[in-house]
Amino acid sequence: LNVVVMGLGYIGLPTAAVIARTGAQVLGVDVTASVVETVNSGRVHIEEVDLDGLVSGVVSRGTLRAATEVAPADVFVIAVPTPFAADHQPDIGYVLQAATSIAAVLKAGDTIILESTSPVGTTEQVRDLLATLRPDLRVPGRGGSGEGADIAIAYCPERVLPGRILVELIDNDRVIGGITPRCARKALGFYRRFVRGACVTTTARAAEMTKLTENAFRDVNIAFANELSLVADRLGVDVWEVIRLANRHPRVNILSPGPGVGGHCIAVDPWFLVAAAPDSTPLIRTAREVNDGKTDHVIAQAAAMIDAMPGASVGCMGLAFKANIDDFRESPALRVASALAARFGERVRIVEPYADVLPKAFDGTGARLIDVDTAIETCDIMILLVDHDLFRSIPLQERQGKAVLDTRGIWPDQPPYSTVAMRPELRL
Ligand code: SAJ
Repeated sequence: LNVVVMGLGYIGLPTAAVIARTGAQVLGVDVTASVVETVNSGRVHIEEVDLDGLVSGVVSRGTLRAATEVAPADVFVIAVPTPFAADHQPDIGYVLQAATSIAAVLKAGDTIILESTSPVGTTEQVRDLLATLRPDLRVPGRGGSGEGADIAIAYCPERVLPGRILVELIDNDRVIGGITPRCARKALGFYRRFVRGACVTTTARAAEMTKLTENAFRDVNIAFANELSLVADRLGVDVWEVIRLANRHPRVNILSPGPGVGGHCIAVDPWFLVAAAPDSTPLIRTAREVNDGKTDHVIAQAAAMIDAMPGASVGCMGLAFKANIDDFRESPALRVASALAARFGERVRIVEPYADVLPKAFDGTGARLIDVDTAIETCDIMILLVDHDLFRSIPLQERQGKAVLDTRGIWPDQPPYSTVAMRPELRL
């Protein structure tokens, strides 16, 4: 079996490597030449548990190679980004570009599977584009062609959690949406090669909406926790204790408040639903706003703390969008730390075990990167932004005498620091 994976990012590369491990011949295609070079030398350009060993293995066995140009194959998997524009409208340009290059090498019998998170209807748009570019091939489910199609087209969203990608690629259930039932069955046969979880078939549109629903569900639930944290702050109650206690109820399961929601999925995908049905999504939109607003609240809280201690040095602990990963995309921690650096300049130090240099957002601010031990020794104020294991290991004794803002609730023994008492304007 020859497989092409379009896009060698956080999803495409692990997917390509896992397929290559089954013995299939896999070509990973990426527009970035340096990524292609890195993969062909058996190395990886992203940090993900066990990925380096897997990629070096399949590259040295010759089942995975990378290129900037697509080649003929039996199955094409599209795993390119679907960002949104400034007005929150989804941009499927990369998907359509990938489909255009696939069209050039497509032949009867091939299967095309879209994995990128996409607005409902995108798979049909891919089908329509292929029909236009390749009038010689009969596309599925269009113009009365029924099931008598030459190619199969399906949507099968990835659902893996960064940090657990290689495990979840295999163990998670998959939702496989075909343009027609026959397309879904064709794609099912492909996933069965490497997925241990259940593979459930449906329509392409239902599969597209399912993916968006999963991430919107999580966003709404995190928004609930973040809203509770604002209320608890105002009432002088420890939100973490309240959530722990409420979660003892058999049907309550509240998620964790934090400095906001980051990453390229949960902070993005709900907007695809809002864009599709603006009048029917007040809850999903508000959840997005609550989670983004939580970041502004943390910035205000931290700034009040720093203002109250003139000359004190500030340690911002963490920049990643969540614990124990090197991914800073849409990171609320990065937003908080860079806003503080812009305002307080060289008083601000950053601790981030997953960064060798500070990201561009800190250019010209005077902030600098230090290690965790130096922060413990030299910072008077500690703003905990990411629940990295490294930070969990700092005992109360090493936090003694510091002003601490723990936005993740990883230090339950930390006496609360009330900025609200100090600055009444921070009240809701
Ligand atoms: N977060 C909280 N409180 C929580 C849980 C998360 O503040 O209780 C924050 C995190 O710190 C982070 C953000 O939310 O900033 C998102 O983190 P996450 O771990 O919830 O999710 P992602 O973005 O790493 O991965 C999600 C997953 N989706 C769901 O759990 C429904 C993953 O399964 C998807 O494959 C992935 O999005 C994706 O690619 O869509």
